[in-house]
Amino acid sequence: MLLSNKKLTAFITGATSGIGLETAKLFAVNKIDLVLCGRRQSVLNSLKKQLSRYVRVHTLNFDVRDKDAVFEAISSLPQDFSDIDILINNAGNAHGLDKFNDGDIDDWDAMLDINVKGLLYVSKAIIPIMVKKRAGHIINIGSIAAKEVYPMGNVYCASKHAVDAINKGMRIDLNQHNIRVGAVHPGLVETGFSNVRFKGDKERAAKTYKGYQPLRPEDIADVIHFMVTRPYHVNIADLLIFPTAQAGATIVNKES
Ligand code: NDP
Ligand code: 8X3
Repeated sequence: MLLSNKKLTAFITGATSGIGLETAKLFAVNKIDLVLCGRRQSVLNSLKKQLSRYVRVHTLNFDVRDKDAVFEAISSLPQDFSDIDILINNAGNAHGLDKFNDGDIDDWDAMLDINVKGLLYVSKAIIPIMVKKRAGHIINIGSIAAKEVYPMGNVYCASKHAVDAINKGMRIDLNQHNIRVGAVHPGLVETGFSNVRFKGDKERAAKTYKGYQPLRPEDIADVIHFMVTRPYHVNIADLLIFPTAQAGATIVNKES
């Protein structure tokens, strides 16, 4: 626990789907109060209804690309939710899977604006709360794409390599403030991710997870929960997590 006897509050971006959503559920049953963020208000509403039976839940609807909206939303937090202990920087996606020369500039903008700049804006707004109390835990969700560059991954890999560098930079600069910083880098996890990457092409998205057992978002949530429940002198700095069938970005043991 960060502070003995303190009820923890976690701020989760991208809580409306996949890894963020499962992390929210697991935190809730483990009595961690929640600030849940996303762009889909109806999903945020239903999550609030579902999880309020376990903990206090507050929802924030903003696009992480919108700098003003990020700062406004975070500064509008009611007092009960403003003492944030845990930040899960999870919102993000891949947009497209194309050779560099065929890449769509709008996709490049989306990935850099959301995965990198959005993460920076949210962190910038929340870190002063942690600095002030000399405690806090930031978990940045990277990817195998933060560690390897694979064919047609180009700009998505660049965005996640940036997350890897930001994670390291945060850990160095926040060290003197007693703040824990760590990254989780998943391989293939079956979520809404491929549906976004392939722009709603359900068949192509489903094919990504066929012929082997991918990770489930619950597997990543479990690891995140493990990280935040270590004694405060333990900081898990960097974790790469694959499904057993995966050995690298492009090495997946699929049944033919
Ligand atoms: P999902 O598509 O299921 O979830 C993505 C989440 O990000 C949604 O809650 C979405 O919310 C939110 N989001 C996307 N764009 C924005 C935006 N502009 N502003 C605010 N929120 C946004 O994917 P995953 O759960 O898989 O992805 C979560 C993280 O995990 C991402 O950073 C991804 O890169 C990373 N990752 C995923 C892997 C995988 O194989 N699935 C593997 C490695 C890393 P909403 O649409 O409501 O705004
Ligand atoms: C998501 C996993 O392999 O599509 O980051 O990059 S991968």
